Amino acid sequence: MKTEYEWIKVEVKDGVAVIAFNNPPVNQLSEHMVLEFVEAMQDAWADEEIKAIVLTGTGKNFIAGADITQLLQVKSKEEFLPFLQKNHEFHNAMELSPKPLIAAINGNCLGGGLEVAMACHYRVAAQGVNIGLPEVKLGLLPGAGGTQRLPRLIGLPNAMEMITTGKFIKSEKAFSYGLVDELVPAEELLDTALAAAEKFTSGQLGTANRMASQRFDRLPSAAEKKSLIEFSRAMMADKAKGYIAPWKIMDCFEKGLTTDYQHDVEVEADLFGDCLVSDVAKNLISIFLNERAAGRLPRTKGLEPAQIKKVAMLGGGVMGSGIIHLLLANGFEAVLWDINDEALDKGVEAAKKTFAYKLKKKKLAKDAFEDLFANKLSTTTDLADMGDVDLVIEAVVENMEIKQDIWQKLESICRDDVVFGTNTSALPITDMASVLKDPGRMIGLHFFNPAERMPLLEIICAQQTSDQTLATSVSFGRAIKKVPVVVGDGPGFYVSRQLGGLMGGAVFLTADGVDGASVEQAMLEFGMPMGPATLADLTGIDINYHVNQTFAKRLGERYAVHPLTEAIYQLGDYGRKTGAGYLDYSQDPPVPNPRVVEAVAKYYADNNVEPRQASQEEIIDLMLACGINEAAYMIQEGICDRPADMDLAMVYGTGFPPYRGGILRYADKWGLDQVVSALEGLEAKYGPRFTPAQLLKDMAAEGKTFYSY
Ligand code: T1G
Repeated sequence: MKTEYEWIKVEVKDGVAVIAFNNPPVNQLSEHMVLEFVEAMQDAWADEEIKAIVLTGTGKNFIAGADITQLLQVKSKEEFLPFLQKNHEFHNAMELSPKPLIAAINGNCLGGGLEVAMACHYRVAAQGVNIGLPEVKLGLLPGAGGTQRLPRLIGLPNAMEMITTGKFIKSEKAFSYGLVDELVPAEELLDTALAAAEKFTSGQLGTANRMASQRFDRLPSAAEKKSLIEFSRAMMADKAKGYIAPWKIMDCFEKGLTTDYQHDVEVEADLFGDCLVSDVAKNLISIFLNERAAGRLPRTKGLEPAQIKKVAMLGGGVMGSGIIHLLLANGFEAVLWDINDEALDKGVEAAKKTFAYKLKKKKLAKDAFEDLFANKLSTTTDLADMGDVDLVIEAVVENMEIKQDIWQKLESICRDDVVFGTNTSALPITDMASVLKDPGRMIGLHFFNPAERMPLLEIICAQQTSDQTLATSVSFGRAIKKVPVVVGDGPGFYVSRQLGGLMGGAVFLTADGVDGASVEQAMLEFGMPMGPATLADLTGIDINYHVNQTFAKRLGERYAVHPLTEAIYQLGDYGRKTGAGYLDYSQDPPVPNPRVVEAVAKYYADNNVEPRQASQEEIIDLMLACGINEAAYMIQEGICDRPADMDLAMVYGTGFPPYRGGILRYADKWGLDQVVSALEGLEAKYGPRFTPAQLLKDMAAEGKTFYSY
């Protein structure tokens, strides 16, 4: 048989055709690889010399699934169904193949990759590899028979757990489920697969009773199926709100899992098509791809990031201790500096506490944890000890003079190539760097609290930040497993200002008679993790007030402090940290703070405001118009001009609902002309806070969108 291909490797060993997938980066089922795979299979089926077929992968992947960049291009269900049908015919042909098909699972066997493996008669897996059907995380469902073959192989409960969570399982668990027939060390995988082929060709094993689609012994009874599906639908109601795939997956189980496999996969194909063309799937797939592309900018192309082994952490407070966690958990050596021994002890204790969850869940052994703190973390109160570090991260008190003084001292202690990263959340980094001989070495490394858990790292380029400093910072961000989004230096950088823009409209609604609780509810319904008042109580009404003042000073009257905001601030109830803010936390659950209620009532009386209802639509339109407008202003000001990064930052930095893609994706869907007219209406009603950004007006006039489609 032919052995020369580009995207697969074919070898014949004693009458067994070994086909290895070889499509970088993850052996995804791109069209070009599938065409060669089908050709090689047909060749093997026709070749009398070939008695059996082994499928395996190269590198650390068997097959990672369908090529999701190609799935993104699909425009209609009708266009795609014929392809799915052919895919099923091919998988059926695999099962019906008179020549035994053995999957030798060498690495990630996911999505369509597992569906290929399940169409084989026998599965051998290397120890410790990932096996799963993660489609639901992309807004999809297993569309090549996964919802029908997996339950037939391992029973509905385990299959439902795998498919509705999308979580990978290790091959050890797959073996215990009966999904894998043999589990071997990686170096024995191919030989074991060849030996399995021998079992079939010698008649010891037969293919006829090893066709997953024809297995019924592990399917539930009608009653069991009904109760399991009802229970699962009830359990997922909250988490699946706004998503489509989880519900369609349940429909696949409910309408499928019959004795007529062909019927079952036609049901699945139709439901898969619904998911594939949904905005949710396109948004989730885009987020998956954009997350991996984040931080790759033209200005750093080809630059070699500096090697970082030892990192200085200045300040062991809330942020510093979380960052110490990231350094230790990702193989860095860390030295913690603080002003005195008491502060150091507190910082080390706080850092230890951040590991509590990992220790409790046995994700980190106690002795490994102790080793980290004994051998990978040192502490000092003397900046002179920073002479051998490769990177400095600063999270000391938010005072410009103090920070600048420390940086100037370090400039004569650290090597010239050492990057100075400040975790400041609001101070202008360009000003901070201005005292340095080489301001190009300074950059913002803005972590989000809790640093050890929040996935986003906002990397802020000051005006002087060098390309080399940026390249090293993005590489470091990836090394501590963060999503590195690069933005410009401006008030609130990107995320804080964008979130402020998204939540900032609330005070205008309240001042216009709308009950604050309905604004909270509307934002929760929209998919935000919390509404404006709850968020303000968390971050601090005083902090927000001072940021608002800074914005007004630096961004103009658009950001003038609203009189109602002023009145609420003057109460002195600043949120959770003072026991009461918009809500009174002395009660459980918290209740509206009577002092705020009174302040709002007084504002209504003084301004002849009549309390009124507002629909979810009116609230969301105002809040989102305000947020989209802020994004446009920031693009105009050069803070950030990559919509994919901006949306990624909001999803990973503030919990913006991923199924909506992000604020700019939402704006495109709404239509920029609609956004501008909404803003013009709001501007007439509420003033300059809603004055549409010129960029937005120009884009609307030209029929443009933020993303290219
Ligand atoms: N298609 C295309 N490109 C992919 C891809 C995929 N399925 N998976 C990863 N990539 C790219 C990724 O964008 C990055 O590109 C590079 O590979 C390395 O990725 C019919 C319909 C396999 C565990 O959901 O979970 O099958 O940025 O950084 O950390 O039922 O990638 O380098 O240019 O993540 O080693 C189901 C998704 C698809 C698996 C490897 N499968 N991938 O992790 O590398 S839908 C998935 C992953 C489906 C069928 C349905 C991970 C990984 P670049 P990486 P990694």
